[in-house]
Amino acid sequence: MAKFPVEPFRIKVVEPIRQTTRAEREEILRQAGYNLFAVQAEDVYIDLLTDSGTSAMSDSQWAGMMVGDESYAGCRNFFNLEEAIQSITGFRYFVPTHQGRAAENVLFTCTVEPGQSVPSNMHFDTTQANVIARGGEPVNLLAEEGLDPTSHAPFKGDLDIDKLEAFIQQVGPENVPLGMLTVTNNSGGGQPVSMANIRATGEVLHRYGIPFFLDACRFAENAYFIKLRDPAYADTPVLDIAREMFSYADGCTMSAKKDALVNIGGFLAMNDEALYQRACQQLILREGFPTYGGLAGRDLEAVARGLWEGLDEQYLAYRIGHTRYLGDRLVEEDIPILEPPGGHAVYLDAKRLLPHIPQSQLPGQALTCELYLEGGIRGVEIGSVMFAREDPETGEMVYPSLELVRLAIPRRVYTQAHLDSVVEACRRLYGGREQIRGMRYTYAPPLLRHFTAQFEPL
Ligand code: P70
Repeated sequence: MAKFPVEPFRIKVVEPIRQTTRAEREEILRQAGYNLFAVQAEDVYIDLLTDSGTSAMSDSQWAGMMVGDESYAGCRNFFNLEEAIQSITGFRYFVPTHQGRAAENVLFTCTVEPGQSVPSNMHFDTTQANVIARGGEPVNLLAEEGLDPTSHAPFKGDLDIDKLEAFIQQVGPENVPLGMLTVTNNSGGGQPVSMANIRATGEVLHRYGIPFFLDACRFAENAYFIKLRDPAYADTPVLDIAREMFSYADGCTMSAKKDALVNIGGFLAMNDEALYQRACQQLILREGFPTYGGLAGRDLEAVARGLWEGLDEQYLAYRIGHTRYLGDRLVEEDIPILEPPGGHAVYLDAKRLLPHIPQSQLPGQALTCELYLEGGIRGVEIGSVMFAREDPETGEMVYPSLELVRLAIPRRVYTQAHLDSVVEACRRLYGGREQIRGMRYTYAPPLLRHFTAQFEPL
């Protein structure tokens, strides 16, 4: 039997949730245009839409909110955050932002010119869209085994180093303003990137004079996986592993809504002073003065404290074990997931679960809807709806290799019984899988389609 880790905390505040009837959910889903983003949260029983901004904050973080200094310039919480960021990442400069995508926008506005390419192991939705919005081309160079949902390789988030070098030579380093790694790799199953791969990515990029940035929102989970899976780091404190990860990069974008355990917040950090000055200009234009950057002083304090809490090894053992439990239970029921389970989420493999639905008929979206109908559970499609793109030359749709439904687990929020009820709903759904039909769009916006598209069942 799958093992469930004991929570290293107890519960002080509770929030009621409500189960609906299947008939109610059918009507709710129809009215939402079969897009779970359009469903009211109160109509969701277990909300696994995202691990972003959905954490339960600690008593220390809430206490920190009360010592928020709401001065426009130079508030004390900025300096607490600066201390945490400099100590953990080692980067010299940072600007706070209201969330991760704002950091991406500032970074790409300062660096990417139309026609240039930004390689990564795999871009997530907003990074991809922010590169495209600058007229750039996001390029995914994930190593082959990351695309095989059945491979049990330890570091399936690794980038293919040979492909990176070949790519730089092909387009010319002057057309690559920066390279990135997403840790952990969200679009590819929440899989970690190895230390060797982070180091090698930095070496290749730097050999061509290209800056290297981490998309670091799940850096602590990635660091913990390195401790678990790379024997060389078995006895290294996670904090030191994280510091080494950052040491190979020139900066990072961070959505603090993930591993920093807050409901809002993010930052952009870097070593390059000239870039920092340009980032400040962009920040003042879009987010706010550089000592608050679109956040209240209290939010900065919650991020500062959350960064440290997210690195606590007892917490990380629970966190990774909690996600692992859900994955192991699903595997026990023979339900196809991307293996091994990721750090922040378990991903159902829609291609293997619904082999009778071609990608053009959006099997991931169909599965997402079915899971809601079955158990009031909200996951998110990470497949053709999120990532299929029209080939600019042929005009044909190019579908992603992975067609997934992500069950993202909010931090410190759900119990083992909640996860068991998710498994139960998946089991019932799996029993009736042959009856599940595909879907088609009734509305599809050009950028970041998944958030607002509308569908109907075929
Ligand atoms: C998620 C959310 C955000 C994200 C990320 C990586 C690797 C940057 C960002 C942007 C987005 C989402 C997706 C589906 C449903 C709800 C929300 N990821 N880089 O859940 O950060 O959101 O703070 O602007 O994963 O994975 P931000």
